[in-house]
Amino acid sequence: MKLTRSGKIALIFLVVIIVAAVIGVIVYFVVYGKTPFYYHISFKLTNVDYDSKFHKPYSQEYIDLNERIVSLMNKTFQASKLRRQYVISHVAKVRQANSKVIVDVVLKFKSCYNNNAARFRDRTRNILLQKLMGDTGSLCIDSSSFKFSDIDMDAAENLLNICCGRRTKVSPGNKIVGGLDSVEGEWPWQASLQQNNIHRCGATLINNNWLLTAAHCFVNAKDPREWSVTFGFLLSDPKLKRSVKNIIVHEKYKYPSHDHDIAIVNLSKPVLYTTNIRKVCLPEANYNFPANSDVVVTGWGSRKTDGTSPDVLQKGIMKIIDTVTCNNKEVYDSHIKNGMLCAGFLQGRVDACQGDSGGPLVSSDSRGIWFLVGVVSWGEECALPNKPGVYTRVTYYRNWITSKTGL
Ligand code: 4AZ
Repeated sequence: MKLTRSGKIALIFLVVIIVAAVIGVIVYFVVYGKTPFYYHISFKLTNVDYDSKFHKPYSQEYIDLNERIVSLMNKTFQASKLRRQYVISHVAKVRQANSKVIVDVVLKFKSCYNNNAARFRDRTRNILLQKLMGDTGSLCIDSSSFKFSDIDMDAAENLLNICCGRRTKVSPGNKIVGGLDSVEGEWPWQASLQQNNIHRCGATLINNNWLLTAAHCFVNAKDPREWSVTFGFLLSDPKLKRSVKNIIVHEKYKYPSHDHDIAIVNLSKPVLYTTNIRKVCLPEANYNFPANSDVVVTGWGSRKTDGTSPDVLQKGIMKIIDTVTCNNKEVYDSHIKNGMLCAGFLQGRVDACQGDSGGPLVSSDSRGIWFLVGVVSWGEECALPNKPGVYTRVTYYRNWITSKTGL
């Protein structure tokens, strides 16, 4: 067959249109076509004895049990037809059932089956049921206790991120004074406490409803209606904002004394955890963070005394200074009480500063789980030699925190 010139042009035009349409469809499915599906399942383990440590998400008992269950879920789906759709699973809760336990697990999938959710749900449920009735390795599962339900995305992400003290991202090396830029997700418990929408202090998320901060942030400003809290590592681009329902200042705090410089903020509505908004772990009252431990202070405070404030959350890597040294005449001359601790360097260089107040001083354990050591409180100017930052000692106020929040 011989094509005329205009016929050839029309054919080329048609081929180009078909190729463009195919590319468009592929791009659409790669970019938009995958919908996340979340399920909430629960089942009873008949060979795991209940232990109160399962209430603490940082306990080794919880971490080990989570790992065994996640590994069972990974094996189940990686050996199934949904291996490419399965994303992650996580134990959201361990409940007591007589002397044994029931676990609540959240599962996440990504699939192109947008318009066939019911079929995807049935396939997932069947794969799980078959596995739980068969070989479940070292875990003995009562398959008659198996429950399976849908869960909406925000509630599921909240449960997937319920663990404390876990970061999503880490940036290399060491503006706080002498600090470095953080990246999104590096300090997911950091919040900005704002008075009439202006950043005043830092604060730390300790649960969906509560933040810990410094009492001195509220001197002459105790009305919760003036205050709000934002989350996100850029001050100019908050990812979430909440108003404040209640402010609890320590009963014994009396300005201008620095004693008992601690306060709790109750949010008007709970935050749902995400990969970038998570709580820190609170240490037990009897835990001791030894002198010379590595700690990190974070905040949007000024980079030098009376300096400007950054937009990117800053981190300052430093060490705990022992109280005897910090109480030396040339340092703070016996002003460091039991409810305080010093951190930084006697040479100066790295320090919290104005606007960092109320924010977190944290330390990671050997597993990379972050605990709240201190609350930025006071210091003589910023980063001066022999004048390190002084922090409210969280372990000293641990029982006070429980008495106010139940945590
Ligand atoms: C302040 O004014 C402040 N160098 C906070 C921390 C320090 C000094 C001052 C510690 O909020």
